[in-house]
This record gives sequence, C-alpha cells and structure tokens, in this order.
Amino acid sequence: MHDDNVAGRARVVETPELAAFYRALAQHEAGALWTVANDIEPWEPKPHAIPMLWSYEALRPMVLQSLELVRPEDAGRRVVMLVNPKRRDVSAAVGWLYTGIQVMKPGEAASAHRHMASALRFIIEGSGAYTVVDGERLTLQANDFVITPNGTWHEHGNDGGTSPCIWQDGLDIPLINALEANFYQVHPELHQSVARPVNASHLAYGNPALKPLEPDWRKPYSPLLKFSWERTYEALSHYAGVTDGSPFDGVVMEYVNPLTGGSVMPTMGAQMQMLRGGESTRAHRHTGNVIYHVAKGSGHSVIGGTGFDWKEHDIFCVPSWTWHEHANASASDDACLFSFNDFPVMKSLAIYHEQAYVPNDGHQAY
Ligand code: 1HN
Repeated sequence: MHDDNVAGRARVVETPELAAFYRALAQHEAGALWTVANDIEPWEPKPHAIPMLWSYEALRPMVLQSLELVRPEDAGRRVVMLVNPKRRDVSAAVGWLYTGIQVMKPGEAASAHRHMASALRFIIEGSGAYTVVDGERLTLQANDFVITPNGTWHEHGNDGGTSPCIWQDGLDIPLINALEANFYQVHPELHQSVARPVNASHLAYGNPALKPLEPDWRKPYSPLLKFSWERTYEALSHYAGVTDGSPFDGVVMEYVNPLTGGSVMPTMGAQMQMLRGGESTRAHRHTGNVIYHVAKGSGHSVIGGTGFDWKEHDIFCVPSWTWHEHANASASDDACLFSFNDFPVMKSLAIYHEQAYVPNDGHQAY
C-alpha cells in the first residue's frame, strides 16, 4: 500500500564506499540512520503480536492438572500463562500486556507480594476465591473484576467449598519491564494483616453516582477495587434499553475510578460490552492492545481478516492497529465480552488513534 521508494523516504543505494563507511562507523558503535530509517519510522503501526484465541475448553484440563504438579508455596503463583507466538521473548499475550489463568485449591493461600507492575483479575469459576489488596479482603464470584494497582500488597486464596477457584490475571508486566522500571518485594510476614472491613471499598464506592465525601484519596488509581458482575450486568442491561450502542462495540461501558471517571489504573483500563441478540458490529482499529474474556454467550470476531469463534471463558486478543469486529451467535440472548487494554498509556502519551473500516459496509472479508 505504501511505497518506500519515494521522495522524502530513505532510499540510498549501497556502494562499496558506503559499505566500508558503515563498517567504520560500527567499529565506534555508531551507524547511519538512513539504513534503518524506514524500519523505525513505519508508515503506520506494525504490531508484532498476531491475533489469537485461547480455548478455555482446551486449557481448563491442563489448568486443573497443574493443581497436582506444583504448590503455590513453591511456584509463587500457580498460573498457566497465555503467550503470543510473536511475543514469547517478552512473555506477552499481545503488545506489552501479559495474561494467564491462575488456579487455587480449597484451603490454599498464596503469600503476599507487591511489584511496580499493575494487575487485574477476572474471576472464572469457583466460589471461595478471595484476594487481599492493601489490607482489604475482597470476596470474589464468577465474572467479578478486581484490581491490584501497582505498589499494592496483594495475596489470594480459596477458602470456600470443595472446588478449585480459577481466574484470569492481567498484568502490564511486559510494559513495565520494557520501561525498565520494575521492582518486586515479598511481604516481610508472608501474609498481610487485614486492616479494613471485608469488601470495604465495594461498600463505600460501589454505588454508581454516589460518592463518599472522603477527602483524602490521593492515590493514582480507583479506590473501588472490586466491580461485581451483578452490578456490571445490571448497568449494561439498563443502558442497553436506552442506547443504540456503538457501531463498533455494541453496548459498551468502561470500569472507572468513581472519583475521577478515568481509567481504574494509570496503565490499564477495562470494559464490559454487551452484544444484544442478533447484534454484529462494524470493524474499526485503534492503537492500543486489548485482551478479551468471553463473560457470557457465544459468537465470533474477525480480527485482522481471521475469524475466531468464541464461547464462554475463551480469551482472545486484538493487537494494536488491527481491524476487528464482533458478532453474537444468538438471535435472542445477549453475549458479554470483558476486556482490558493499555489505552490509558496510549491516551496519556497522546498516541491513541482510531479509524473506522469503510469498505464492504464496515465488514472484513475472511
Ligand atoms: C502476579 O503477582 C500474580 O499476584 C499473577 O497473582 C501473575 C504474573 C507476572 C508477574 C506477577 C498474582 C503474575 C504476577
């Protein structure tokens, strides 16, 4: 589409004299910009990651198998990570985002630590999961969303019933490592003392449109740490009744910091979107990377010209600047997609950019 052999682009023809010049520069750890200029200034973003879908049905038995193979005391966290074949070198699922599936047996508790990377979790199965974030214990149910912002002490466990708890972790760890800004500490006492009432932030900040007049929240992340599925689905269902929705995302809502309306954490944002019965969206693309989790229903997405069928708890990714569109398989039931992204990074650096797909009524051929 774009021709590099145009005026204004680097197009130096190599000669023996130039080759000798390059070798001489290299001996001094220097180089000629025009030999790399077109690579480091692409016409548009060229993501390394490829579109991927990880089937929960295929991975779940292996996630459960890990229960018998390692203990959290030895592994730190018992996680099956999802790796993009083109991002193996940085342990990313897409772009600079990491994701994995963590599992804990009833009665297990993983120790507390903190790091400069931010984390979030989306609960998949089991009823006894809890997490403790900076002294607040949060109880977790299927499809709840919980954040552990950078620098917060966090630990998890399963203290309910007889079945394992499984959740998806999302972290910006590849980004923080790329920025060479990661720190990691284990808690001096292995476990935190619980300093606040159970679910305190949810009770204080979980009511949409009513905020406590607590004057001293100065932290750069949401004081609301847990966003329950019950309230999220209720909000989406209500909103679905009064909106046409986005042509690209259906009925979509962002999880926000209730004090600012901004993203839940400085580096990662999260959304839940509903595709109503029979709904299919038009394609668009944007800078920024997204990892989706199918919270409800089934359907398919076309990502970069490849079709991916999905059903509950499948995880898939959309690399930066890649066309994507979604369709609900059911004519009558809604489907819901949870997603997290690096949009806050893109937006705070003023490099977020979005474009609609115009040909063929907004639908890719695949
Ligand atoms: C981490 O701290 C957790 O706390 C899970 O559960 C996955 C992957 C990379 C780095 C830190 C957790 C992680 C992680």
